[in-house]
Amino acid sequence: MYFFIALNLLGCRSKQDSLATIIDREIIEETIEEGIFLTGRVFYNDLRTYGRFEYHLDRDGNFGEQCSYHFKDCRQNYLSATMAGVQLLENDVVIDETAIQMDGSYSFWVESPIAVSLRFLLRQCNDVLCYSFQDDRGDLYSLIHPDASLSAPLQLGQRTSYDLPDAIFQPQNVADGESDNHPHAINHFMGLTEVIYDWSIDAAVPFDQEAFGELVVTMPAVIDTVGQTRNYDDIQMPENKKTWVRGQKIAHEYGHVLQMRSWEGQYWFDSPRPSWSAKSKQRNEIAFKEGWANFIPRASFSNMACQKKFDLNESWVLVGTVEEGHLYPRNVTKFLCDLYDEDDEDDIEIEGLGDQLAIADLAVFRQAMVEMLAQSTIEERESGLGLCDFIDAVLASQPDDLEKMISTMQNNQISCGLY
Ligand SMILES: [Ca+2]
Ligand SMILES: [Ca+2]
Ligand SMILES: [Ca+2]
Repeated sequence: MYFFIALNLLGCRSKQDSLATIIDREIIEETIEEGIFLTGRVFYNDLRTYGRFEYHLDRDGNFGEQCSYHFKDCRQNYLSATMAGVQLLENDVVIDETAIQMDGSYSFWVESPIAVSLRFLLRQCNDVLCYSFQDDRGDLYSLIHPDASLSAPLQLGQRTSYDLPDAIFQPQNVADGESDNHPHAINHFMGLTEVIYDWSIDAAVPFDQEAFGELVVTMPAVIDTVGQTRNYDDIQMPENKKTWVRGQKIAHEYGHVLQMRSWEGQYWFDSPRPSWSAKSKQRNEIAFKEGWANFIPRASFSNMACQKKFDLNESWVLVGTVEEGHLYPRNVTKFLCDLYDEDDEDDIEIEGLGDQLAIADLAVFRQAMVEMLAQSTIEERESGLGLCDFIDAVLASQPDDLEKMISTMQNNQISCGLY
């Protein structure tokens, strides 16, 4: 039940809506005649450069904003820990569990006077989706409320309601802005939450929990110091010892998870880990896979975006010839952005009327991903599917858009033999 409240809060777009739910909570509190009501709020220090910050509220109830450690040396930006988990424990035993709402709040109701502790954890699992963050020993990232700890639990019973002081998801001996795995992990967790929200809730793209299970992010990565997506349920993130996480990497890695979860759980082609660069020519399937992954943060993160500077060919120069344009991750990302965005930019230096398409629905992108696999033979899959197959799949469902598609392809130096 709590999960759906959290979703409603995420879905609301005005401060009035979230205030209304706070008022509702007061009414609920009054109507409970017996038992004890326990409430509180959880925030985290968000110092990312890239994210969808407005999916969180600050401590005054205003929509969250960017406060970049990298660009502005920002050290404190407390935003609501939306969708993180909270467990209520009696002794060592979990007796209830809920999700943190968009305003950072959580609430529990208990029947009788007991001593409780509270644990906040980087895990969100419900009927629709399931993902978590663990350290390199396999332990879930979690922190205990300092006023309701295991060694010094909070004794309930003298009153009918308790409102605990705000908690910050940061170990008590760690200063704001100090590099540490707990605050870093929750910054990544929130980036992942924002992207998963856009795909699996806003666009209703299946997370496919039944087929593929929980997505576990491990940080620090146990395989190397760079990190990668090892499988549809396994993302490895590098440790950041000196500075702060910028924010886009987790969304990029989730792009790989999305692709594998759309492709029956695999890439199909033999995938030794390539070293690649967005501006140099790649194998067809690598250009598509990495260009697609770079599209994911651009589609979700408000201050990264497909629009503005990225929409202009003069600021993001295209690479390769028209015949080979789809073999460059840069062009692939730029093209997917043009397909998705509503900004129509025409490069007058090259043929065509410019970015003529605006498929603003991520579900269409997912469907094309599913279809391009369905339309291929095993041999084609093993030799590597790419952007041209993706374009064929989009056109199969909207053939009337051929001219606009060609114009959008021209604007990104990609022909795929269609012109
Ligand atoms: Ca467009
Ligand atoms: Ca555009
Ligand atoms: Ca043009």
